[in-house]
Formats: sequence, C-alpha cells, structure tokens
Amino acid sequence: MDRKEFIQTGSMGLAALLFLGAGSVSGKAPGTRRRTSGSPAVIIEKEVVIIGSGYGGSVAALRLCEKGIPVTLLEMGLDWEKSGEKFSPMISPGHSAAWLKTRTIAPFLNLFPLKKFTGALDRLDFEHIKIWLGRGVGGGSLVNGGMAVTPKKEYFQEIFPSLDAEKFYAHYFPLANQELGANTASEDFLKSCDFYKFNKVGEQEAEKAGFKTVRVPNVYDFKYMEQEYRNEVPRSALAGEVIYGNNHGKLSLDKTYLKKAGATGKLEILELHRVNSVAQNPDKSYTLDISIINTAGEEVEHKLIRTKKLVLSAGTMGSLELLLKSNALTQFPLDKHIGQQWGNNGNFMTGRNFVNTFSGGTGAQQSTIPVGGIDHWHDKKHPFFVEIAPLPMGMDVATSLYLMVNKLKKYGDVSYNAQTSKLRLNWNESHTAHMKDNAKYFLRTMNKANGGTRSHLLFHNGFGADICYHPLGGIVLGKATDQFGRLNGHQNLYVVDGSLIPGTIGVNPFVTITAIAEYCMEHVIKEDFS
Ligand code: FAE
Repeated sequence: MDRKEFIQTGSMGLAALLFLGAGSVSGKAPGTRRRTSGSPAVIIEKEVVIIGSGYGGSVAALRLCEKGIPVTLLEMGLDWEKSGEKFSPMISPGHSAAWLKTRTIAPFLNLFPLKKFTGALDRLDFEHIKIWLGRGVGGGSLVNGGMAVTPKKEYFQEIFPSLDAEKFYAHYFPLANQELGANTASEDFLKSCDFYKFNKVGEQEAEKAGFKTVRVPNVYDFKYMEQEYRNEVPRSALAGEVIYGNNHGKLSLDKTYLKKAGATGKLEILELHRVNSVAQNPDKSYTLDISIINTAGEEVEHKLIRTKKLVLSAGTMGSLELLLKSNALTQFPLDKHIGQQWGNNGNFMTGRNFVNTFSGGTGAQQSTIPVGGIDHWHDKKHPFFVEIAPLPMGMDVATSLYLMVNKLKKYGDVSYNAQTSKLRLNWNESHTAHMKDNAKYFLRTMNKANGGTRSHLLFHNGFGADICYHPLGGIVLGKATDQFGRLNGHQNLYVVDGSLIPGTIGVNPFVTITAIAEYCMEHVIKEDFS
C-alpha cells in the first residue's frame, strides 16, 4: 500500500486547530458548517495529493503517475462511471442535472424541480454574474460542449509574453489536443445530417453578413456520432445530452487522461471528498481538512490528510476559494496577487429569433455538440469570437444561440468574506459594457443581412452579460506563482488549472488549460519530484 496511516499523539497540532477553526465558524457554506461526525482520530499520510479532477488535475495525475509517483486525487463530485448513475438529457433532467439544488440551473427555462443530488453541473450565483461549473470525476469535461479550440498565437503571446510561444505551438498544444482526443467532423456528414441545420443556417447567415466562419474541433467522437445518426449505437449528442453530462461519445477526462493515469496502478481517486481548507505545517507539508459527503451532500465522515506535495486543481473558483478561505481560517500564507486578474473570458450569451423562418428555421432536432464558430477577432473596433451554439429543445423555435468570447477591458478580482463564508467577486456591468456593444453590433449586422430579431425573451432582453462558462485567472502564472505554477511563498504547493490564465484567452479555454498544465508539470516533475 502506498499510504501510511498513524494515530496522532501528543498535542492536537495544526491540523486539529484547523478542524476547530473550520467547525467553529457558523454559516451556511458547506465547508464550514458544524461537524456531524466529530474529530478524526487519525491523520492519513499521502505522498502527493491533487485536489480536483478537471483538466489541470488530470494532466498532473497522468504525468506524476507515469513517473511512478503515487497520487491521491480528491474530488468533491461523484465518480459517475463507478456509480452506475446515468447522465440525463436536457429535456428530462434527473440526478446529474444540478449539484445539490432543488430546481434546474440551465442558462434559461428552469422549470424542472429536482431532488437534491450531487449532480454534474453547478452554478455559483454572484450579484452580476452566474458561473457554471462541472462537478465529478472529470470536472468541467463532464458537462462542457467539448469545443477544443487552440487560441490564436498572437493573442496567446499577448496574454503570456514570458512563455515560449514557439514551443507551445510546436509541442504543448499538439500534445494537449492529441491526449484530449480532439477531432473534426467530416464536411460530408455535417452537410447530410439534419441535426446540424442550426449550424448550417448559422454559418450561411454569418457569411451573408460578411463574417468569417471557422470549423471548430471537438472532443466528441464524430465517428461515434455518425454511428448514432445511423442508429447503430445508443444516441447521446443526438439525444439532447450535454450540460447534464453525456452517456456516450464524449471523450471526457475520465476516458482520456484519467484512464491512462489509472492504468499505471499509481492513481487513487477518492470521490465525494470535499476539501474544506488547507493548513501549512511547520515542516512545509500540508494538512487538508476533508468532508466525505453522501449524494445528498451531507457529511458522513470527517478526514484529515497530510501530504508533502499538494497540487491545487480545483478550477478557477474552487482553487481561489480554498486559498482565500484557508487564509481566513488558518492564516495560510498568501501574497497580494491571489484573487487578482480574474475574468469571464469575455463570455457573453446572445441569440436571434425568427431565423430562417420561411425556409424551415434552425431545425427541430439539434446535435448538442457545436462545430462552428465566427472569427471576428481581427476587427479593431469590435473584436470577438462566436460559438454557434445549439438549442436542443426538441422543437424548431427558429432561434440561433451564440456564445460570444470577447477581450477584457478591465479585470475583476476575487476576495473572501469571512462573515458570510463566501467568495466576493468584484465584477459588474462596467466590466461587460463593451461586450454588450459587440453583441449589439453582431446582432444588428446579422439581422440586417438576414432578417430576424434579437431574442428578447432569452437572457435579459436578449443580452446575457451575466452568463459565464469560462471563469479564468486569480492565481495567475508568473504573478501569484512562479513560471511553472509554484505558489509564491510555498515550496510544495503547485497550482494547475484555469486560475493560471489571466482572465481571457480569446477562445473556449480547456485546450489552453491542458497545454499549460502539461508545460507546468513537465518542469516541476523534473525539478521537484525526482
Ligand atoms: P475544472 O474542470 O472546473 O475542475 C475542477 C474540479 O475540482 C471539479 O471537478 C470540482 O468538483 C473539483 N473541486 C472544486 N473544489 C473542490 C474541493 N474543495 N474539494 C474537492 N474537489 C473540488 O477545472 N471549455 C472549452 O474549452 N470548450 C467548451 O466547449 C466548453 N463548454 C463549456 C460548457 C459548460 C456548460 C461549462 C460549465 C464549461 C464549459 N467550458 C468549455 C469550460 C471548461 O469546462 C472549463 O474551463 C474547464 O473545465 C476548467 O478546467 P479546470 O482544470 O480549471
């Protein structure tokens, strides 16, 4: 066995102090509510612990395990494959539809009541923005649309001037795309498949309006989708499955990086393990305060794990929360950069109604997997990238949906409110005003060329400034960490997730998160783990 357990003797130590600190805070935040299961008698020792099983955590797990290093991966969500639970389609939401909520949390039309369950999709609600996240073994890969977009080289260089862009485009991006299983749909299939009418119409109308369209790779296996279309295999993308998880077809991280890491025999995944806070010990090791929860979200056991090396990959919001909360509870050392340079990756949702109305709308049956984009990044006045998004509602509502990705004009920042035990996000309409201008310009240009109206009934009169799928930044590479993700002021703590990217990357971010994770892990394994 790789792990060593011992009974803690003598003084209660920092970990117990941490436990008392966490337990004594009253409030509703799950990590700080009063204990139900008492203080654990043992501290479990682990060599390397990773918190979070999204893109950063999965890359870290594979690269460490490959070197023969035993890794314990803590994930607050469910191991869906092991659980035997099924993911639910958008039109009949079930267990997977929401993380411990009693109503659905999709970007619109939340008419469905739910039984509280540790579902795959979560939403954090702040005053001016709602942030959607994936929960479970595989993190965001379980619920995302799978768009695998490599950013423009010039923009990558602008955002990360100190990284070697040549090396990234020759090595880390191709490696990330290969390991993730990025592939592109065949044009013949897209032409013949009526589930992609929404995309065909979207592209034709964009071109008519003078915009440039691009084909976008995805990690959904398009060969599988072709078989779905021919009814040879169970349907998933063609059966309305996506943001509550896909039962087939999608190469989520549990099927790629984590599967490979598991095959080494060095990976231990502990599901339903929610890390509440972290304390740094005098010997520079870390003690984690953990609640093991059941599928109703109740703590069933309380655990302390001590580790020499900690990889923090809880996603932008999860990693920020852990660091800032631990600092408030246990004086966990943090420098002034933590929480700075946060952004929504310029996310702005919008849509059009009466699209193609007299020639058959956008299609009653729609694949949930996007394949097309509009690249308008070169425009000095209105630069943006648009995902032509499906609206898989099972009926043709002649509506086009667009997720715009804009530049940022100013960063937000994140702090922790110890009174409410919640993150505080400094982000408001002043951060998104130029994105709204871009959306207006885009919709006007599209409607002028093609007819149609703004989707007044969707979002806020057609403008979804408060919808964010891509939170980034707050623990920025080279600012809050060194050039390889080592947290400032710490010797054994590595941050590897979306929080390393300063607020914007110009396209959907998981390929970049994966590539940066590959780069960081390559270096720190060589220097710190051998
Ligand atoms: P992430 O994947 O969020 O993983 C973090 C993991 O840590 C999660 O599994 C958490 O449950 C876990 N965790 C957090 N806190 C704790 C804790 N205290 N204790 C234990 N575990 C914890 O992080 N991006 C694209 O590039 N293309 C797309 O098409 C796309 N579509 C999206 C659609 C939706 C609906 C959503 C929500 C996101 C989408 N994204 C897309 C964004 C993408 O999924 C996201 O950027 C990445 O998943 C972030 O990766 P990280 O490794 O940072």
